[in-house]
Amino acid sequence: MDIRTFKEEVVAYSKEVGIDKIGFASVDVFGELKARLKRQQDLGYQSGFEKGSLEERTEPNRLLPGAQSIISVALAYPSKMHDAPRSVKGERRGIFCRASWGRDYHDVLRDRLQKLAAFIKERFPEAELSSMVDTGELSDRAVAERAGIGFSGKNSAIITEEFGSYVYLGEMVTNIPFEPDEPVDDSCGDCNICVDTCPTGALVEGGQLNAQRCIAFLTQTKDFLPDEFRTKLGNRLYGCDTCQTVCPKNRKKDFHNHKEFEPDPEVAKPKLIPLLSISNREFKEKFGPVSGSWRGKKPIQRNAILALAHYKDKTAVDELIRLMKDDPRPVIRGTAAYGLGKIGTAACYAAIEEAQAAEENEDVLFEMEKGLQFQNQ
Ligand code: B12
Ligand code: SF4
Ligand code: SF4
Repeated sequence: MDIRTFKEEVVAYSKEVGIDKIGFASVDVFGELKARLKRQQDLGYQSGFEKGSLEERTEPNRLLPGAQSIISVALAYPSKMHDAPRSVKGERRGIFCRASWGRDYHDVLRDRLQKLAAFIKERFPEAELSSMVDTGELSDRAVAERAGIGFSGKNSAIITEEFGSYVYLGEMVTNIPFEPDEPVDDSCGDCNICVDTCPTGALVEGGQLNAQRCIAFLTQTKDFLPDEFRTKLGNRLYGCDTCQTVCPKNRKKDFHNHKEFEPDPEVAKPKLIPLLSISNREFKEKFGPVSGSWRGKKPIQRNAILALAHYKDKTAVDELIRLMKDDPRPVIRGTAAYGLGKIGTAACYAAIEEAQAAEENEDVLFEMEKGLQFQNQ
């Protein structure tokens, strides 16, 4: 079979199954990335969500013996929500990042990659294919950059000409020697807006992220949020879009190519107070289908408490007192105490003092003290 013609057929088929952009990369070792990952590891800048060893992450041959090329795919997602409900006084809302709008992108991209794999196998039965989306060893961005999907921005995202950075990435390692595409010739130039705007200074410099300071990471942790970041969270429940929304390359980029990625506004921008008493079953039903639920209910509820504290929402006081007194999870009791202190009515402080007498957990007692200290500020 003529591989060049076959590549054209694969590209044409990818459009038919709703892949917005496709590119091809060699399986050469990702040498620069390897050094980069090692450096990030040494500096303690990784998130801990990365999978695999340095070698597995940078030597595609380790993932598929006999690998000859990598097919990189991108699917665009929307940046604007139609009919977005407003967060109004008395009915404050939180927000999930755009990458968690609509159905979990892992499922959608896997579906597209499976269709592509079936097409390839049918025409090329000896093909060997190994697909991954996000949770695989490879750096989806490094592959996409090499395959010409987009360039690597100072916000560390892959930025495509057509869809900006609002694309999900996935890839398929194959033993078919597809000819590689050229990386794109674009860059941030003198722009440094994302680095300057990042609320926590997580972008140490252009292209280098300290994930431990990145709000997208922090919203996914399960323990108490370090004090320094509590006021930075705003109403974010999961993820952070700031370094993308400020990017000039994303101006007017809003694509609704896939019905699966259309957000349900009540899920993507839910009311905060009902989240505090949601049952496990309800949480699974409502938020289970979105990618932002993968860490479970606790981080979302912790973030909801901090969002209510951010708004100083007095209508949340009764619920927060209930959580502070009765919730079995120390992180939730303690964060509720901190939130009450921040909201700062006399009833809040009285409730914290009362709950202090019954509390035994050291961490929660520490948060209660912090809550009470807001009185003196
Ligand atoms: C761990 C992880 C995170 C961590 C760490 C993010 C990070 N920047 O490393 C946290 C939890 C913080 C995170 C957040 C987000 N993530 Co994330 N995450 C990943 C994951 C699983 C691994 C990333 C990784 O290995 N990072 C290590 C760094 C060092 O490598 P890299 O970013 O992959 O590759 C680039 C750098 O290495 C750089 N580089 C290489 N050598 C050198 C040398 C120099 C000198 C420089 C300057 C740069 C440089 O170039 C590479 C290509 O751009 C990938 C999926 C995957 N398997 O790849 C998704 C992934 C990167 N995330 C994604 C998304 C959408 C996000 C969020 C936008 C979600 C949100 N709205 O909250 C944020 C964005 C935050 C940000 N500014 O990066 C998408 C990115 C899509 C895109 N268009 O780029 C991915 C690819 C998932 C997917 N399959 O779609 N994420
Ligand atoms: S996702 Fe948010 S916190 Fe993370 S680098 Fe971007 S702007 Fe900063
Ligand atoms: S905001 Fe500017 S510096 Fe940051 S990624 Fe976009 S173009 Fe690059």
